Amino acid sequence: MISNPNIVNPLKPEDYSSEVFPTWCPGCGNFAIWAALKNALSELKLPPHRVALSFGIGCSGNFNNFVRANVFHSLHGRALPAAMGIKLGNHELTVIAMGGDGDGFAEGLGHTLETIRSNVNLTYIVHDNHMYSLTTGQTSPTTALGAKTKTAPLGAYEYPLNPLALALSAGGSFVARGFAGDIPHLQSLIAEGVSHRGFSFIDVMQPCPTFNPEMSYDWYRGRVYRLDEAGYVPDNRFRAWEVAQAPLDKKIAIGVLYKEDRSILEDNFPELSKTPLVKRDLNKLDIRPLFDNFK
Ligand SMILES: Cc1ncc(C[n+]2csc(CCOP(=O)(O)OP(=O)(O)O)c2C)c(N)n1
Ligand code: SF4
Repeated sequence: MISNPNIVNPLKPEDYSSEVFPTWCPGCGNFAIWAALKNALSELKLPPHRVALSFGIGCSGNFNNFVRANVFHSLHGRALPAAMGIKLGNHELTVIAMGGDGDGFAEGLGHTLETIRSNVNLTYIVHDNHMYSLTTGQTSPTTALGAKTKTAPLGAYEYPLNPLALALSAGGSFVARGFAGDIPHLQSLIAEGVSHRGFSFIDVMQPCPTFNPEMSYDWYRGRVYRLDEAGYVPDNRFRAWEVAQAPLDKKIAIGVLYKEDRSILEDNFPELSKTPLVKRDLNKLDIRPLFDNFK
C-alpha cells in the first residue's frame, strides 16, 4: 500500500505522477496519454493504491516509471495476461493494461484476442504509433501500406491490421479510439472505459515524431472527427464495423464505436464475488480432498 503524506483529498492529477519525469522524446504522444490517464484517475477519485497498471515492453511500457500506482512491467506482449492475473487475484483493484501496437498486435496478439473474448473487467489502452519505436522504427502490424521503415526500406508490403475491427469481431464489449492530440476527449474515453463493467479496448492514435514523422499531429488533425459530435450512437456492432473500416488516410473517427453490457469473466467464478482471493486465509484451506482425486 502506498502511503504518501503529499497525497490529499480531493486527488489531483499530480498525485499519480512518480518522482521520475518521463524520458520520452519531445512531442511524443505518450505525454498526452500520461496526462489523460492521470486526469481520468483523479476525475474518478481513484486513489493510487487502488489502481494497478500492467505494461508491455516499448516506449509505451516505459510509462510504468512515470506513474504513482501499483505497477507491473511485464514482458513484451504480456501486459494483458499479467493484468488479468492481477484482476482475478484482487478484483477490488481498478486494473489498466498498456502497451504499443507491436506489443498488443504482434507478440501479444493471442493474448489480446483471448482477453477481449473473456470480457474480464479491465481497461486496455494501446499506444498505437504504427511503429516499433523503442527498437528504433521497424514495421509493426499497424504500419501503413507503403510506409518506409527500417525493416521495409522500399515500403511496408503487408496489409495493416485494423485494431478496431479486430476487437469488434472478437466480441469486444467496449471498443473505442482516442487521439493523443485531444487530451480532454481522451480523458473522458479512459474514464468511460474504466467505468465500463467488462473489457474496455481503447486504441489511441499516438504520434511518434522520431520514428513515424509522417503521421504527425497535423496529419491527424486534418482527418480526426468526433463520433459524439456527429450524432453517432455506439449501440450497433454492424454500424461500428462500418466506422472501423474507414481507411486512416481519409477520415479518423474518435470516440466509442461500440458498447454493450453483458456478463463478465468474473461472473463465471462465484467464489470471486466474496472476498478477493488475495485476502483469503490460506491456513484454513484443506487441499487433501483435491489430492484424493489422484489416488
Ligand atoms: C519477445 C520479445 N521480442 C522482441 C523484443 C524486442 N523489443 C522490445 S521493445 C520492441 C518494440 C516495441 O514496439 P511497440 O510494442 O509498438 O511499442 P512502442 O515502443 O512503439 O511504444 C521490441 C521488438 C522483446 N523485448 N521481447
Ligand atoms: S521514439 Fe517515438 S514513441 Fe518512443 S519516446 Fe520517442 S517519440 Fe515517443
